[in-house]
Amino acid sequence: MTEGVIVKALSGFYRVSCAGAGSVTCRARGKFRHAGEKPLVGDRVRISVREDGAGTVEGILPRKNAFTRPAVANLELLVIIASGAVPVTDPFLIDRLTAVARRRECVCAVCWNKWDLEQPERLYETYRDAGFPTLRVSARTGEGVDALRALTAGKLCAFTGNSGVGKSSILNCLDKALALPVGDVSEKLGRGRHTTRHVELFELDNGALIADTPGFSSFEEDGAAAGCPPEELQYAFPEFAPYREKCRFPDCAHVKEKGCAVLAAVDAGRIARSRHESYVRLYEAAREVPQWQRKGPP
Ligand SMILES: Nc1nc2c(ncn2[C@@H]2O[C@H](COP(=O)(O)OP(=O)(O)O)[C@@H](O)[C@H]2O)c(=O)[nH]1
Ligand SMILES: [Mg+2]
Ligand SMILES: [Zn+2]
Repeated sequence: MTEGVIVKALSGFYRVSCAGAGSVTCRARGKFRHAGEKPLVGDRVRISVREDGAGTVEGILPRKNAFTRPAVANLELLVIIASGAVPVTDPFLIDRLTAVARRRECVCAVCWNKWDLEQPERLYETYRDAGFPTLRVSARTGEGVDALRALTAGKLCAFTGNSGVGKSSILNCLDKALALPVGDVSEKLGRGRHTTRHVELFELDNGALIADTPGFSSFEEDGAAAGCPPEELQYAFPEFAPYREKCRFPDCAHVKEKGCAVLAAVDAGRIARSRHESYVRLYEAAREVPQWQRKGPP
C-alpha cells in the first residue's frame, strides 16, 4: 500500500502522484460509488499497485476542505490573480472569493498581475492592509515571480481569476517546464469562458501542486453567501477583527448600526470602504438565503 495525491481525475481514472516515486494511474474501488463518495483532485489517498502497474484507490484520507467548483480537496492556498489592465478585475469578485476561501479555512493571496501595464497601487494596498499576502507581478517582466514561488512552495494551491488575466502565463514563469498554452485576451473575451472543465494539479519544482482553474464564474455557485449565516460573514473580513468587539451592541451587524466600531474605522480610513461595501452586499445576499438552505462547510 502506498500513499499519494490525486493530481488528475478524468472519466473514472485518477492519476496519483506518490512522493519521489512517480505517478500511478488508478481506478477507484466500487465501494466509493456505493457510499456516494467521490475521490477529488487534491485528495490524499491510499493505493495498491498490481504487478502490471495498474493501480487502485483503496482509501481516501480525511479532507481538510473540499470545493465543488472547481472540484478540488485539501486546498491550502487560493491565489486570486487580478489585473488592473484588460481584463480589469472587479474588486467585488476578489472579496467574494476571499469570503468563500475563509469559509473553507483556506488562505487567500491576491496577486496583481500585468503590473508592467497598469499599477493599481490603491487596490494593492487595500488587500495588503486587509491582511492578505499581496503581490505585484508581471508575467511579462518576471517581477514578483520569485515572491510567488516562495509563497506557493510545498503547498496545494489553486490559481483563479477571470480568463485572460494571466494565470497560465504566471504558471509558465514559475516553472518553465510547464509550457501551458497562453491565449490572446481579445480572443478569450470573445469566447467568453474557458473551454477546459477538468481540474489538474501541476507539480512545480518548488514542491507546489497548483491547479489552474477556470474563471471566477465557476466559483459563483459556491455562492455570494457560500451558505454562510449572515452573522458569521464578518469573520471573512480579517481587517474587522480589531474593531468588532468594540461595537456598542454585541450583536452588531456592522451594516448601519449606531455605535458600530467597524463603521467608525471605515470612516477613519482604517478599513477600505470598498471592502466594507462588499461585506454589506454579501451580508444582504446571505440574509436572503432561508435558514434551511444554508449548508455548513464540507
Ligand atoms: N503585458 C502583460 N501581458 C500579460 C501578462 N500576463 C499575461 N499576459 C498576456 O495576457 C494574455 C492572457 O494570458 P493567459 O496566461 O492565457 O491568461 P489566463 O486565461 O488567465 O490563463 C496573453 O496574451 C498573455 O501574454 C503580464 O504580466 N503582462
Ligand atoms: Mg489559462
Ligand atoms: Zn459593528
